[in-house]
Amino acid sequence: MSASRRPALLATDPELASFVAAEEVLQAQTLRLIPSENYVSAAVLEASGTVLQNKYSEGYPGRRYYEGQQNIDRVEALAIERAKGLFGVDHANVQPYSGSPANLAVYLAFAKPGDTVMGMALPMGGHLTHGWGVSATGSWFRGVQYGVQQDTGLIDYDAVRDLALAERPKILFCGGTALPRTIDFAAFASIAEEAGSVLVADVAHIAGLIAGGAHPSPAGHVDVISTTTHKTLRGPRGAMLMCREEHAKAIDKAVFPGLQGGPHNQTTAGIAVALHEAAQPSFTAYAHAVVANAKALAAQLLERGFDLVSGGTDNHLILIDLTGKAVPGKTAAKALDRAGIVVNYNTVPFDTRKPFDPSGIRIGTPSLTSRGLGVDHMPQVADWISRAVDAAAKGDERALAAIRAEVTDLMSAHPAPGLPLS
Ligand code: DSN
Repeated sequence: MSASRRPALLATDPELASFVAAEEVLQAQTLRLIPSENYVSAAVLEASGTVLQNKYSEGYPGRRYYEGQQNIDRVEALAIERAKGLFGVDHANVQPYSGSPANLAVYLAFAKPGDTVMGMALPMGGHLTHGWGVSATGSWFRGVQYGVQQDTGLIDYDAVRDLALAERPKILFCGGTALPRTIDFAAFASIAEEAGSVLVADVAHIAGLIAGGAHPSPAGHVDVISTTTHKTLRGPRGAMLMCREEHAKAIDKAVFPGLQGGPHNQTTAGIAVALHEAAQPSFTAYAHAVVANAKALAAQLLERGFDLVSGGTDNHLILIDLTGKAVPGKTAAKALDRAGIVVNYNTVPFDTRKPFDPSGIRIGTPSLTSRGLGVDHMPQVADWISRAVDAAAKGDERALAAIRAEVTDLMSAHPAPGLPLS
């Protein structure tokens, strides 16, 4: 791996080039288990780094505020058509810069400051932008929050319904960032209908699983689908809003000119490529393999005495509650990092610790599946996690270094997409 793959960057700014090269090595050699991360293909990488970067394109295909859009219009129209086809929706906006701006556009389209909005609480597995207090969405709107049941770790749909009928939120969000179980979009739809709410499915984590048929689709159940493009969908960092035709104008107006200026055309191109890749049979196999790996890994972790929120997983994500272990989430995450296993520390539902030093770690299988690891590798992965958590408790740095060497060995046998020299 070397910076010589980017000769112009190396010549102009060797210091920066060395940082990128070091990141390539890190991504190649480590076992990346953060469930919201992935590897993009070489084709997506190429599409994301083009002269499309040089163009301003405020507006939408066929109605821009700048001339010279002959090619940009085709790129964006292609991305839109592919999104509509893949997710079976009437309308797609591919311009949101990322997930939080996409969700803000939803607020702008359907609510006024001070209105009541409802989503899952962040520490229960929701997202900041679903009305959580420290987010603009929780200070400019009146956020009411639902959670999961303490004994099962599952959403109690009757409790969600009771809260929605009591609060009548303008917008109801379903989806989140630490939900290991299947979301019942039909149940949310019936609640939103009764409560008179606009229903938004934030499927950022599971968009790739939906595209590959490994998670039920919200299309047909919800008013708006919000998603990032860089998680299980394996595209560049960006986002999309998809909706029924009746909401198309409101969504487009909210994204531009409501919130954003010129779209990032180079990202739109990368999204178009990722959507094309996600429509292939190989992606269907990938999405199912992500879930099979997560289920196998969860079973192996349970065998090793780990406590998993909700007892396991239906998707790509596993939330480990380390309350019964000798180390809390942050200590474990940092030890795992030293062992070459990259995770993030995370609150667990009803956590008694603070978000910056919580009880859990959050892991997932999108990245390792992109490298071709299968269910047969999951006992090894669970074993490394277990050994690293034990080593963290004992302060055994030699054990962590030994795991790191084993991880590097396995990773070198499974090159990552987009990292040709891994
Ligand atoms: N930061 C994302 C995640 O890691 O899940 C959510 O926005």
